[in-house]
Amino acid sequence: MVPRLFCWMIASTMLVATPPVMAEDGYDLWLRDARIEGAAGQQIAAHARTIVSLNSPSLAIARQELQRGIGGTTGALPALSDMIQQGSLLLQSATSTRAMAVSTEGLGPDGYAIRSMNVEGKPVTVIAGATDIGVLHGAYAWLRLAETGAALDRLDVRSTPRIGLRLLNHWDNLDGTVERGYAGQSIWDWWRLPDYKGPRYTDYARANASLGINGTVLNNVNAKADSLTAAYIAKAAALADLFRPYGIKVYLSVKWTAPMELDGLKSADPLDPAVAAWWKTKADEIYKAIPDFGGFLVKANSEGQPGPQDYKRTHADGANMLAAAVKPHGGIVMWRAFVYAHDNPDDRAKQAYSDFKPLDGQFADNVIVQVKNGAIDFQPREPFHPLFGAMPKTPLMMEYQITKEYLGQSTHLTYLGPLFEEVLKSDTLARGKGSTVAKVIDGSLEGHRLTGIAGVANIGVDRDWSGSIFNQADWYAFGRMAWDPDLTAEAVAREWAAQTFSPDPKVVAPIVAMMMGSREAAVDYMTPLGLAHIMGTGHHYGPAPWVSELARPEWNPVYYHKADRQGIGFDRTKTGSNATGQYAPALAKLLDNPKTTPERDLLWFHHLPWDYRLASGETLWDGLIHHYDRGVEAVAAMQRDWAALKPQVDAERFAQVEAFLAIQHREALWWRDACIAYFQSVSGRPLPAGSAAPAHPLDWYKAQSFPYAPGHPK
Ligand code: BDP
Repeated sequence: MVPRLFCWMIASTMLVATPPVMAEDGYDLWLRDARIEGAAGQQIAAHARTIVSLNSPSLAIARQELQRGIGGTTGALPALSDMIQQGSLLLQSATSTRAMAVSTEGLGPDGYAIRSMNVEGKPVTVIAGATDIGVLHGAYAWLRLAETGAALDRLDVRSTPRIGLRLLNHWDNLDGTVERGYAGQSIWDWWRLPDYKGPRYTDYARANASLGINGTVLNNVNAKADSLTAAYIAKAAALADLFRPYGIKVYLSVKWTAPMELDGLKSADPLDPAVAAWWKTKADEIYKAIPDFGGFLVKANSEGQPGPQDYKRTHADGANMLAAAVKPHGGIVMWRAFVYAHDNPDDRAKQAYSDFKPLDGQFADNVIVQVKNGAIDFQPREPFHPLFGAMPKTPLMMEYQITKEYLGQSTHLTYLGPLFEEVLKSDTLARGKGSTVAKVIDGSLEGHRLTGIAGVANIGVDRDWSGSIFNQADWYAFGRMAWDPDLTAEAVAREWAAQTFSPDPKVVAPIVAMMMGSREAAVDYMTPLGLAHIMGTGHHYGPAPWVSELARPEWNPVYYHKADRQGIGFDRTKTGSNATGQYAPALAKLLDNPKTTPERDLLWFHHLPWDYRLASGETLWDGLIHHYDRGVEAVAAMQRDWAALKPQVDAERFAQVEAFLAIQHREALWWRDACIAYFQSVSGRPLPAGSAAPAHPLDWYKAQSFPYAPGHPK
């Protein structure tokens, strides 16, 4: 990353240098390696006097990273050495010429061990892995421990990722735009690849490797066939070469009709031998250029994309045909379960399950089905997807959306850690109590070895990568929780805040508190009590619960909330759409009854009268309004908390967050007022005492339009 700017502020009259003020623009992410003063800095220096390591491509990166981190935090650059001394960092993998100081058994290809111990009679810290990539992960972990204040003289850590595939999905188009991207254009400069490989690619790899992310799907799931042409394969290969020493593999999204579009085949029927042969030849061509190519991601028969169903074949037929093409090379196919059809009148929340559940057991062993965290679409809150726990014979991978299409896009501070955690900890009850979603996707529930988790990236060419400083935390949290799905959102927020701002508890504590409440605040001011999908058409920016005239029923917010004079909510119980019946029977039973449904999901599963009593004793109507009020108030509180941090945060990043919180507050109020104005027009009820009337009449909200909202596919 670029050298930081140190600007010495000279008091002009006295000509006395004050301490350096660091200008920061967020480019360095959580890898700032800012100076750590006092005892904390001294202990880092004492435990990193020299670095002893061989010099493979990945170990060279590990050494460099340690030097950079230690140099930055302490001001003293540790020397590279062949000799072990007191305070050395000893990097060891299977290639090590010295005897291994710690066992690497069970660490797998990615894991690491870090241990304070005596080697050759000297107290050192060993960072070991079975592979050089494992050591690299260990080096980043040691830096994280050092920069978050761990006691470096008694380390004994062994860590292996619980999930095998930890991938970013870029919804990046070949023309440089990013679908649902709010951080500027794509970082892939397809036009100038493979000849020009700018420094951002390496910085991208560093950031991901520091979290243990080990793969990246380069192009949008709404794919163009062109990314499979020789020219684009060469471009992808250039990126793969850069990412390889960081332990990151490249994958591609494919368009189902590529054989027809690129080579004039008559069909894309997966059972047509000519089609299968085309894909096999294509896979061979890709692997020639990218020997460790990861495999394909497929969006088929979804939102207008072609797929095997166009030929009356199943998703399994399609996935297995592609799987056979990559299998000889060790590749995999990630087949998305995000499907719903325009001619299917069934509850949209049920359609993926209906399509995929019957296919359980029919997928090839190098296919993994990629399932969004909820059954509709990355809403501020959704109950976990009913497919988790329902396909025991099929490996399922999680798809989260890191980019915040529905959670305030680039400007709202809505930390996604709590959302990730809530879903991972949800109990499917599929095999009795404790059958959490985390255990489904880490393979432990059903004994699957192919495991994965994907996050739709929030990365673009914005200087701060993610459209805002706080959005970086979502990338960070995704990576950390992909490695260890048992990490809490709060622990991850602490690490991130310490590295991103300062390890000073007076900084970390209030920032973590802001982050931890922020997602619930967004749920409150957007879609409380289980409401969903009531945002503006297409761009999904801002409230539009009134929209009812779009061609397909499930495009309309009124389809989702079903508010009328009597009540509100989508009846998904056994007497309604029976989406509850897609969950394990013990859970379905709970969800069929509003009293045993978690209140946060109430209106997702139930259509209830406005006078229904919430747990608090207030009516549903009053409670709904109070949630909206609380959401706005929570944002105001974040503004106050942030203002108090001004002395501790560098000016540029402080100002960005301050400005974005002001936008968030204005928009939270807009969400609240627009939703209340609309729901009141339907319910005809007075607002509870103390709740302010919306600032404008309903028509004013309806009249707002946002033709240039970002991230929206045109
Ligand atoms: C929705 C997005 C759309 C994506 C689609 C998908 O609005 O842009 O193409 O999901 O996941 O969230 O395929």
